[in-house]
Amino acid sequence: MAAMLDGDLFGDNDAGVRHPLGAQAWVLRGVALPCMAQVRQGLDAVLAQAPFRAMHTPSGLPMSVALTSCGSLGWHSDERGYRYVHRDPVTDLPWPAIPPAWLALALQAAEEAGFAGFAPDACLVNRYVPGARMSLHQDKNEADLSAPVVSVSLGMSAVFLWGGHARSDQAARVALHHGDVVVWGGVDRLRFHGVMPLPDAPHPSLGRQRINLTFRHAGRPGAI
Ligand code: MD3
Ligand code: FE
Repeated sequence: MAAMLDGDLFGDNDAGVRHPLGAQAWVLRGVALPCMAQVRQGLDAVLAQAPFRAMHTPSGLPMSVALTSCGSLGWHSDERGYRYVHRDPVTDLPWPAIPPAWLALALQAAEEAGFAGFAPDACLVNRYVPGARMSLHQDKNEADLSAPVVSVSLGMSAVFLWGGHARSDQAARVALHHGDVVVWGGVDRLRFHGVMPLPDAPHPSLGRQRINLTFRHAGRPGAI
């Protein structure tokens, strides 16, 4: 039997299962597995043009998660704050396009969760190594909060923290595995969320890392 993490909301041996996390939030188990070869090719293409880079918070603290982006907008953080930018500050080139297989997966998952017509213009790619974590935060730098966020987990398993609308609200723990997709929007769009420090349990094909793709609509409402 698959191990259940202490306090985990769900078991982890349930590919194809849809778990509701909130009124407008879903965990779609294993949805990325059938297209994993194309998803991995897309990752290689994005990283060839826009490698992972270390980031610092606006207060100068190093982030344990390395990051890159694709799409017309990418994420940047430095002493001037957190923001979306049209060019990669490392290469001064536009960000790579969102790979077509990624876009198809994100649109399919959004539609399954009740968000037909999702048109992401930004995909952030996070890389966790053992011990890396993301503390509780809200994603509110996107201009259009009516669009959902779609997240795809690759590689090592992690425990996702699903909080409420106040930082102090008790957060539920949800194990996320290779191929899992999470979609949330609407009333759940501004929930606090985070990732617990990554346990060191190498993944058979991705090794000692977890990669998370998050698709967003970051620019003006309606624009791509
Ligand atoms: C819940 N990433 O990049 S998935 C992030 O696994 C981020 O790398 C995590 O949080 C990760 O901002 C969690 C993504 C996620 C993204 C936006 C959300 C979860 C969310 C917005 C509202 C509620
Ligand atoms: Fe986030």
